[in-house]
Amino acid sequence: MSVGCKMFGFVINRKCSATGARLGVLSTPHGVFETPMFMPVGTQATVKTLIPEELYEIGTGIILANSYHLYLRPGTEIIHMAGGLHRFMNYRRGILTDSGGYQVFSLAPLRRITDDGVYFNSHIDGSRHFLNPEKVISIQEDLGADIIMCFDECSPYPCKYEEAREAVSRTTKWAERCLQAHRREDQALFGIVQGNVYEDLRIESAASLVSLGFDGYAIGGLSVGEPKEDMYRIIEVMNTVLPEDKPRYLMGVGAPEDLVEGVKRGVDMFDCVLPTRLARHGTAYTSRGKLVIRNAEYRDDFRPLDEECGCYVCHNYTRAYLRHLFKAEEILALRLLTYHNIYFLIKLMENIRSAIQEDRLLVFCERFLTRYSEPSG
Ligand code: PRF
Ligand code: ZN
Repeated sequence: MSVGCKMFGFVINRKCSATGARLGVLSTPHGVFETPMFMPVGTQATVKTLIPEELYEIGTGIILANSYHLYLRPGTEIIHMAGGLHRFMNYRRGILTDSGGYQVFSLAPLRRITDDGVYFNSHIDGSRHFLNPEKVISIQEDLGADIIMCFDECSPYPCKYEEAREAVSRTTKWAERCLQAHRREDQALFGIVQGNVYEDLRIESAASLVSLGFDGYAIGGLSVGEPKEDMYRIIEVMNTVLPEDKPRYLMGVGAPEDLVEGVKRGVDMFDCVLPTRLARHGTAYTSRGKLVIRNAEYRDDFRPLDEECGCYVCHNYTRAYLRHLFKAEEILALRLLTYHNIYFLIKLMENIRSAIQEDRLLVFCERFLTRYSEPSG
């Protein structure tokens, strides 16, 4: 049974005087990373369209991969034979794998949940599978990420209290089994708080996980359709019950405004498919909000995507050229927008860390949010 990962550390160096924000350093077997941080998503062992060298150049630290997808294809065995996920995908910095808890509930058809685990059909070929806490830990040990996640049940929104309570109870029992099953000492194991929008369930879920003792705590089950106020309220409650000295990870949340609001409420880690997915659909983040590159107004606009961005794309390409690539369905368009969007969020987190360091986070957030919500021009 795990008594905390020996090759994993988390230190808080500074706390914001006006908000719940923390400036920290996370140590893993594949490097030391500053928090608050944003982790780009590489579901299928690739951050879509980019090579690792481009991610290093952007300044990416930890990236996220999904056990659910990799277990179904190419299969855990292949990645284990390759020497683990780092070698298989040629990424030498940190990797976190999600447990599959959420993916089974959001992607797989014909689910049957029991107290032991979940039966489901593969979304790829319809084949029947079963996952339980022991199996999910074994899969994640074979994949070999630096941080692995407990198997959890994410209740939908909206969700009746009783149903949310049952998901919490199962998530707690599964967390205990994950802890028991986890052997590798070079991997940190995080617990996942559930409880939907119900504060008492959230507090109960967090308290149970904290008494079991994990290397870090994730806030799951948010950004599943609930109003933003509910999401911010729940994060705020977590700030009062999770231990100060462990990292807090808000799962699947990463819109720029949510990163800012999450950091203010004490979140240290975020992941989200949004920057990469939006990029592939032609939407770029800018300091003045989102920009839809296909729009006719950019036909003869020879400015960069974001005049304040220091990225390779903004140094070398115009909106007019990027629009042309999109209209012509050239695949370079997907790469360039993905590069810029990830850079935008990595840079936002860097700026947030400097603002915490210099104790001017509130002013920074206010200015960022005001400008981000103005129309781009
Ligand atoms: N659980 C897990 N992964 C997740 C979530 C969750 O609740 C979410 C919810 N936003 C995203 N990814 N295991
Ligand atoms: Zn840029």
